Amino acid sequence: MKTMLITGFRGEIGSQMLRELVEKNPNSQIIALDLLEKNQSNCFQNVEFIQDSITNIELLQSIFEKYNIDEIYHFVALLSQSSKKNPELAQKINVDSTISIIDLAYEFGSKNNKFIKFFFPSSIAVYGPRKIALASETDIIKPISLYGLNKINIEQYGTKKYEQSILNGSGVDFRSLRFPGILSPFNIPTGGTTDYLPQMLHSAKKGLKYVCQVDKKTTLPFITIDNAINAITLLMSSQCIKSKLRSFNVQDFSISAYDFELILTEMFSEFQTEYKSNQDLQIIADSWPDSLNCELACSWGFSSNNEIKKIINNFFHLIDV
Ligand code: AKB
Repeated sequence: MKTMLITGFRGEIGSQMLRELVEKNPNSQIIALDLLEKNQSNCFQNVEFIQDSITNIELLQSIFEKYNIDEIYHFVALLSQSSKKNPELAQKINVDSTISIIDLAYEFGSKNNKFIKFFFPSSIAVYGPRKIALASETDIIKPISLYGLNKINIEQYGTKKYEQSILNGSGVDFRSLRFPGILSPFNIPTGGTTDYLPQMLHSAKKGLKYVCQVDKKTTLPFITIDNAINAITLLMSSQCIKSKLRSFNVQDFSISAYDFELILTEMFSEFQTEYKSNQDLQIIADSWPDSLNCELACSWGFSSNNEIKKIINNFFHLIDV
């Protein structure tokens, strides 16, 4: 029986990951933390819900003391545009609290003479400063956004703690994915740079005109929420990852805003999009890769699904109007 801690379980990835953990681990103990209260869609029996802030270090410490945690899924975070608007909060949540929880995993893993697996959702925001195609994990890493800098700081911190743990024979087993934009039928994201694609999808289904805040030629990689969850599950269930790298690229497809609009108008002939580029988003989008090289992730079992039309069709049935 495993004991797992998931933070940010009300968020876009966290909510679907909690569902997956509950389904796949019926006999495990799950502790789920979020600032928001649990809602109807996440009322599960083997889950202990805690409504509190990730910045409450005493609470985190007490969770580690009370439960013998084996795995951590840490999703609490501010996205790129929210981080730009609120850099101090971004530092507190995306860096300080994340370091505290990695340190606790390291401390309690060492104390209990085991490796605590730690999942961290990194981002394509670590790349930059200029746009490249098929970015590999070791390609130029000079992010222009605070969000990207914070993500790379945590990737490096987690990797350092992992290396220390390997030397000691116990501690924290840090693992991370560099997520592109997420496409989900269950959620309309806000606060990110890649939000325009899922927002366009939901607008088309709802019969609403969409005002897109990036140029029509803007091309970025995306992954569906199901494959994002699948990638996390694969990465966390691997006994050991052969690569020395602790952060991997994953994507399903790469598409321009305009090509995505064309696919939507094939299905909804009335659908209209107006392009009004917002510099805050455009500058960031132009520094992120067009597409990702996912060969390393494929070596531990990941596979991309680039059948965009099929994905959209499936998602249309799931979107609530
Ligand atoms: C954002 O746009 O901020 C996120 C991301 C790619 O990290 N979706």
